[in-house]
Amino acid sequence: MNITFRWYGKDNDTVTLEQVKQIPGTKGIVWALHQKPVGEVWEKEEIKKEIDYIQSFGFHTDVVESVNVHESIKLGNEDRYRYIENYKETIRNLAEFGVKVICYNFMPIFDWTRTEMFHPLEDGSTALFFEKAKVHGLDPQELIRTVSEASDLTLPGWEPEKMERITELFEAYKEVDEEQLWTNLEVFLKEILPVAEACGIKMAIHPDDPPWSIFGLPRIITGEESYERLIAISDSPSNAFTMCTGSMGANPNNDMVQVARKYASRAPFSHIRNVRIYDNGDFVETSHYTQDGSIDIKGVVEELHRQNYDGYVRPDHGRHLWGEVCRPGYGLYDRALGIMYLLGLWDGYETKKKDSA
Ligand code: DNO
Repeated sequence: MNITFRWYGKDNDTVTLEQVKQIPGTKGIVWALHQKPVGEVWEKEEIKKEIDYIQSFGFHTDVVESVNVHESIKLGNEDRYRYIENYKETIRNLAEFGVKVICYNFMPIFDWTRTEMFHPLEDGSTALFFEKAKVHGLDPQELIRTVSEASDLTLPGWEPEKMERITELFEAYKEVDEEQLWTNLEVFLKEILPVAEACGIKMAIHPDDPPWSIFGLPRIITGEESYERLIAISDSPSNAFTMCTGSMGANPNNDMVQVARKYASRAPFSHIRNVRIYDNGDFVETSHYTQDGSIDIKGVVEELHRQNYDGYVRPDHGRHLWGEVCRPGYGLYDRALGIMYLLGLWDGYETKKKDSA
């Protein structure tokens, strides 16, 4: 388990690398060029500047999250090949600087979606919350307002230029059902995987969050069946997964311990966090502690340990604690606590293994 921490860049995050350095056991920074418009090539000089800064703190820069996929590719528009070529160029450029894993997603229009960014929990902290019924009746514009009012910082996957085209995009997606989206993903993968494989990069697709259709838009990376279908598209070692316990696990039908058992070997990157799921399908993000939520985090880590998992792991979203002002879900404190919980579990399983040897 190679512990990493997601960071949005010097001018784009409330957390500093000096602070991250003080979290025990943290080896790498999960990074991206967040200011780059989606679809443009990440140039070598820009990549170098960012990784030089991160590495000056002694962190590795092996994992990028995310190189986002242009909507034209997801829609299957005629101009998609231009964006696919740019994507390939970005893969090659990142490989040149030692990047090993690129996390991406294939969610139409919206990336991760919540209805409330600072939902109060009983312990006095706040956390991200998803209210199922609210999304049913909600105008997407309303949701965009909620998200942008919650933070001055641009949220990943919610790029302003995309949000300006929202009506036009919704119109275009009327022609794209789940099957069509799978076809468009397949076209993309068949183009980029040979390039990724040739330069030793794993393309780790992130599950949809939440893992079901919202606003009538298709969503396809939702559970084990999706993984099987991805494997059927290509058995390239570069066709990989980001295992995300909180995203896929928000659907109680997805047993994340089983998912770890079956698919961790195909997941070079894991996001580990907990959610509490209510009977009506709403969910709130909790601490990483197993007993606080509905996901068996302890069981997932036990499974990873059993497999000698050497992939990259990051604590995922955290609650907002002790008055911290930060990006929704991306404060320092709860994610640091999350890391300590994951390392504690790991050490416990390690000791158990030695004792029984
Ligand atoms: C949310 C994240 C997602 C993730 C992308 C991957 O906080 O887990 O935004 O980075 O979906 O492309």
